[in-house]
Amino acid sequence: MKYFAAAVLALLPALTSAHCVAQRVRVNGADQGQLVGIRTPNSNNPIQNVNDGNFACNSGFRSPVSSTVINVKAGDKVGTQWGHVIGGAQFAGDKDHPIAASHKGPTIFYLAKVDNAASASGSGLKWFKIGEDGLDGSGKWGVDRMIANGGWVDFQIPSCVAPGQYLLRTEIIALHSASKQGQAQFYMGCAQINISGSGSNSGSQTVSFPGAYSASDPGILVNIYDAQGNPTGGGRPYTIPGPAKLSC
Ligand SMILES: *[C@@H]1O[C@H](CO)[C@@H](O)[C@H](O)[C@H]1NC(C)=O
Ligand SMILES: [Cu+2]
Repeated sequence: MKYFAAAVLALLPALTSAHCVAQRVRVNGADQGQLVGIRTPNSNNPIQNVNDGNFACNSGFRSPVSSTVINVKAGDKVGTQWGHVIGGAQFAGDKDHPIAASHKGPTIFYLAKVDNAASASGSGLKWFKIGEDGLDGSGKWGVDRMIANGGWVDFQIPSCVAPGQYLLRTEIIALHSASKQGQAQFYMGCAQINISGSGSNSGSQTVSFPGAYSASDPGILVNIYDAQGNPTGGGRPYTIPGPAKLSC
């Protein structure tokens, strides 16, 4: 009995922290380095309240926060890498790296124009969506593709985006418990980028964080399971939260 209790207790930390944090940026596949040009929280816990004051860029960052602003060209493919903890796997053979496979849901990128990406706060900005990957016809999710890609999620910076500095908000929504209101898990981080190019669009259909999402949005309060309990969407289309993404 004693051994059983000890075994259960030993399991608990793993069960309660099967989460993730965004911690690297790559540009056209070139990894910029761990915690370079991205604000990464020390805690891998999700935010569950869509009205949380830190819903834009998260909080509790590992210090020192990078002062790097990463140069990219409009049209480049930019990626962010998720991992179970800062540094990647929590221990050798960590099955919850880059995130627990149960955590099905979409992956999303937003941009917001700022004067100085190294110092700008995430609050009070006007965000526009530039990339999203939800549920495909075979029952696979954006998070499944992120796991298959070693934690990386890449989207193209639309060619029409105006030059200047931006925060890039990378987001995952884990929907394994989302059939109860308030149980969707939101993970987000903000990369600091400087876009060059000849575009002139710095956002249409902009939204605020917090504010863009409601706890009862169809992509947030949602049952992702089929009748057999598989997290494949049950043949129902999945509506990714937020505005339509920018198209040039
Ligand atoms: C942003 O990019 C422009 C164009 O390449 C460059 O002139 C400027 O110095 C860059 N700013 C930063 C902060 O890197
Ligand atoms: Cu989790």
